[in-house]
Amino acid sequence: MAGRFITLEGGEGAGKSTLARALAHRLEGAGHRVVVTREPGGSPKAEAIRTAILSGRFKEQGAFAEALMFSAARIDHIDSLIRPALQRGDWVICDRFIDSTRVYQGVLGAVAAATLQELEQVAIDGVMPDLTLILDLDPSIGLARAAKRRAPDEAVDRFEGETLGFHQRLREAYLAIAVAEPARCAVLDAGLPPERLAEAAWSVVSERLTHTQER
Ligand code: T5A
Repeated sequence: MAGRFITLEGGEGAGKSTLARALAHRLEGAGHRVVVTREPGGSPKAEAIRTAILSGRFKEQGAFAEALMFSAARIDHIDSLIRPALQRGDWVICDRFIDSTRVYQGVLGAVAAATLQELEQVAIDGVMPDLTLILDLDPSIGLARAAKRRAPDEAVDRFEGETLGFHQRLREAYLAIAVAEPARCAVLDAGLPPERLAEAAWSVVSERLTHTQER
């Protein structure tokens, strides 16, 4: 496809949405058209599924049921937004994607890796990220950031409410993906201030992707 696909991954409050906006700004400044989106969500049907999952309604049904829900949302998101944008030659920056399913439902939810792999292939239908930036952060800092941002009357969502041990295992699982797939993934220190994190991300994007698509 003509465009480039970047995904941002990491624990809660790592700064993915903030970085997505900063990266989009840099890419637009370099003359690219950019679509910023997120998972779960990014299309009307997928946003409806997002609301249902993050309310915790499916927690009792188990991690495999949640994986199916995230995958259903992903299929609609790819069909209605991501693939058309990439075919137009746009850059797509997506806040969370397949690695979130691998880590949250796979490693933490204990859904078998082989089952998730098959589900992933069906869901993405060939739309793999060109680059995945993994924002690595001490989970106690990330959860504190997420708590600070939350409105006083807003409930903790489905996954933010898990234990610190859960979030520590998430961090380790993301780092393991980066080790297993170094050509696709790069780890960034999400403890850096936002401007310095954006600078570090831009270096990776420039080095790995922009030379292949100068305008
Ligand atoms: N999930 C998702 C699955 O289980 N399986 C899946 O397949 C998928 C796709 C999504 C949940 O769903 C799960 C994972 C998640 O638990 P969500 O609300 O989208 O839920 O959760 P997050 O993706 O974690 O989003 P957050 O908004 O909580 O975190 P971000 O986007 O990482 O952080 P951001 O940028 O909003 O920043 C948080 C706060 O920190 C500050 C910001 O100003 C903000 O106040 N901040 C920084 N402060 C200091 N230094 C920096 N570098 C900072 N960057 C941001």
